[in-house]
Amino acid sequence: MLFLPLLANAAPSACEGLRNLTLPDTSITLAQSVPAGEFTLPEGFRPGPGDPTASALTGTLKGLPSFCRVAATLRPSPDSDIKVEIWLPEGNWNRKYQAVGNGAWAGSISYAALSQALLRGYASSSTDTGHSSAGGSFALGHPEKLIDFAWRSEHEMTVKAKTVIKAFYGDDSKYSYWIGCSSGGKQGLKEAQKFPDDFDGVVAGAPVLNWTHRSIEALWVAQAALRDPASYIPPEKYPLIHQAAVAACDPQDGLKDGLIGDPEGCRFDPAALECKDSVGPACLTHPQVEAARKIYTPALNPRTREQLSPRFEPGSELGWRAIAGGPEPFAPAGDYFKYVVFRDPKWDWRTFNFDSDAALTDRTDNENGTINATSADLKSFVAHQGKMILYHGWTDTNITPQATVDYFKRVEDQMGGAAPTAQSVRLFMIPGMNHCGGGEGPNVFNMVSTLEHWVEDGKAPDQVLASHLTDGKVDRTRPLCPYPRRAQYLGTGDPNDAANFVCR
Ligand SMILES: [Ca+2]
Repeated sequence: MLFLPLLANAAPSACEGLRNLTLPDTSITLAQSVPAGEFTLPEGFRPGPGDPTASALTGTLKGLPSFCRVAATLRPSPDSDIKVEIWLPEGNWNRKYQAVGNGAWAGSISYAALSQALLRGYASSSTDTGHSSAGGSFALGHPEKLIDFAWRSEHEMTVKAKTVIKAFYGDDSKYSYWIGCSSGGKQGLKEAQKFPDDFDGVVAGAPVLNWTHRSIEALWVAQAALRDPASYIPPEKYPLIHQAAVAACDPQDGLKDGLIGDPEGCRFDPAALECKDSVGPACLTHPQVEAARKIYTPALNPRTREQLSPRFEPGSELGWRAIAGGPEPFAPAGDYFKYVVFRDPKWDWRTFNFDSDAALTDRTDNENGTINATSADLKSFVAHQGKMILYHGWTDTNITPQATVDYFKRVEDQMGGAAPTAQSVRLFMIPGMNHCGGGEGPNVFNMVSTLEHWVEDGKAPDQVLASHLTDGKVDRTRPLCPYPRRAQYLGTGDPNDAANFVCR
């Protein structure tokens, strides 16, 4: 057994010396010791629109310990221009590496997530994914940059970060983790699929694992709700639909708590809201009913009836502005068709054909981008004791939650069933949680610690405590359960207290 000091320290003088490190395809552009206190974000920095950790970014990050800040540019292809930052705590390193993921089309370093990892004692890294613009326009005419975004920047960053960590501390990190949500969840999945030795553990939240079909789903909703003005559902009516959906399906899970705990068992038909005598704010017109029905229905190929994407779930209505608020479809998806599939910035989403164009979309990804992370083969990742936590909020309106359930089921098939899969991969579906956080259900939890206990102590998570906060105060706690189990109320005691629930 090895006896290592619990925490490791490095001298600030060692930081500047990292400038002289020679790495393939890499220019180290900065190696600077940053004193404890505030870190001012680079001038002109804007968090990516999809950076799920960026909401609190205000120009400075406060309360940081002293760290060595390394910035580098990686060029694995002639067209590559991948920026990465590696943050190395100068004292009290926990001997671990945590790579942090991005949101949407990225184009920016995830500084907020970097700082969170640093505060926990991790050496951490983030990449801008190979371009610095928001949205998907960078991909037009730049197939190598699309590959950088799709998977290469994350892998290259990881390899380089590990080398920098060893140079700085004189020792490898004991454990390596990927932590991400949204695009960051997909990045973690892609790593486990394509470079299974990069990480010991992965947290993949709300992964855009089927990027192409999620993009198709966005057009399914847009064509249902935005193409014909009569079908448009004014956002003022979202609460009306939401209340009706919750009223229909909330009690089905055994507890009337305002949350749909089992959306898979929920068959809510918005026809109940159709205006009878006169049109008004408290009802839906017939075309609006039809639009809502389509949002609740999987996207289908009209010829083969093949499912192209799962639906958005009953309970998600308060977030429909993102997908059906118009005037354009969900922006990250629109960019995918304009700049990657059709390569025409003027392409009109109203013309999308759910048969021939869906097939073209599939072919496009296989030919160059490999942006999807749909492989269910995690055998190599699992073979070296890799652990993966997937999670997804049921009221997510960016990524259809059922897509993650479907993926998990395919993983179970590949790995020989639920029991062997549970030794390495677990999925937590979260009632009432929106995209990567927020919502009416308990949505604050610590998957990083949960993963650490699993990887380092062998303690598989049988449940994860989640809280809901209002104005910074906890008003409800609830266990999150490994799918397909759900939190069931024991029948007595405070239904806002997790102690009165079990997973089953
Ligand atoms: Ca309920």
